[in-house]
Amino acid sequence: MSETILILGASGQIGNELTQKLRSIYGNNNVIASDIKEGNKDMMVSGPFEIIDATDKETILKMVKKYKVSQIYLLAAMLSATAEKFPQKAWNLNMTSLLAVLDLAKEKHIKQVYWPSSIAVFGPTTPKKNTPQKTIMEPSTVYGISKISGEFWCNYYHEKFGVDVRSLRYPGIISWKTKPGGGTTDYAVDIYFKAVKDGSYECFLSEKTRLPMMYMNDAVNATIQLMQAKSEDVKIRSSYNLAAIDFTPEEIASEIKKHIPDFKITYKPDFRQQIADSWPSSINDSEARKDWKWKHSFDLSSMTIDIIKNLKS
Ligand code: AKB
Repeated sequence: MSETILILGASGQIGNELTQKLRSIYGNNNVIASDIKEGNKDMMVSGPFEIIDATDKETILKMVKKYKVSQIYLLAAMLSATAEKFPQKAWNLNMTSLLAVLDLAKEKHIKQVYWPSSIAVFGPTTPKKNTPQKTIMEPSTVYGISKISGEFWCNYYHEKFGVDVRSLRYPGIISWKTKPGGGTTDYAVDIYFKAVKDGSYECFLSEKTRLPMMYMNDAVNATIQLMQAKSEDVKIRSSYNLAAIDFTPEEIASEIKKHIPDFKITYKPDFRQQIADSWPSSINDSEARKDWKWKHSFDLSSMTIDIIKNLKS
């Protein structure tokens, strides 16, 4: 398998770990990390790193030619909570970057595109439990509107121009190496950092708010598995539902207490509660499991053990 991969938004939560994993598979020099600002030291020294604004098609094309790039993973995006504060900026970043990359594929500069969608494509009128692939989709957030529009664009470029674009609707992604920024599901990352450091956490969602979530290791594996799948097995070109676990703040707190018995959680819901309330509580991802054999590995208990062990050491 020989690919040269450009990652746009490599310094973010998913980009950072995906870059490391892709470098271990395809070779350090074949994975070009990029972001609008410098990333962490490891990423910048272990392979090529470029400063790229993901909305700047000309610069992306220059880098595609310089490195003979065959695949782009577009991970630069403004997440749900920040996007509510800066709607215009969010729309511009999330849409302009996607159209730039899809155009490069249409113009045959690259062969394959990965672009993440999100559970944010669903809205208050969507069935909440075990939400199917195809259902009512009326998102009520700026981020969700940009993601559902992006899905339509991906499908359109595939149907009209034969672009090989692949996408997943990520649930909340939980990691301990890089923190996310500006999302609604971010509490499930912060809670571990605060539990280990301070022994307490004030949660911005209420105790009974159930959301779909996934450990980073599973998210990275799903992404690479989808990109490596045979083209004919990728039957959905908008974006695949993807699921692993779902839990409430109350449930994650009681799992943490098994390892940190004195841990205390308090609740002070803010504007992010309304965003969370508009999203599903669990996702049906049977199409991904059927089409390209997706299977998650981590549940709430094994994820908690792994994160706390790593944060403590
Ligand atoms: C967010 O909370 O905005 C993201 C997402 C669910 O896409 N983590």
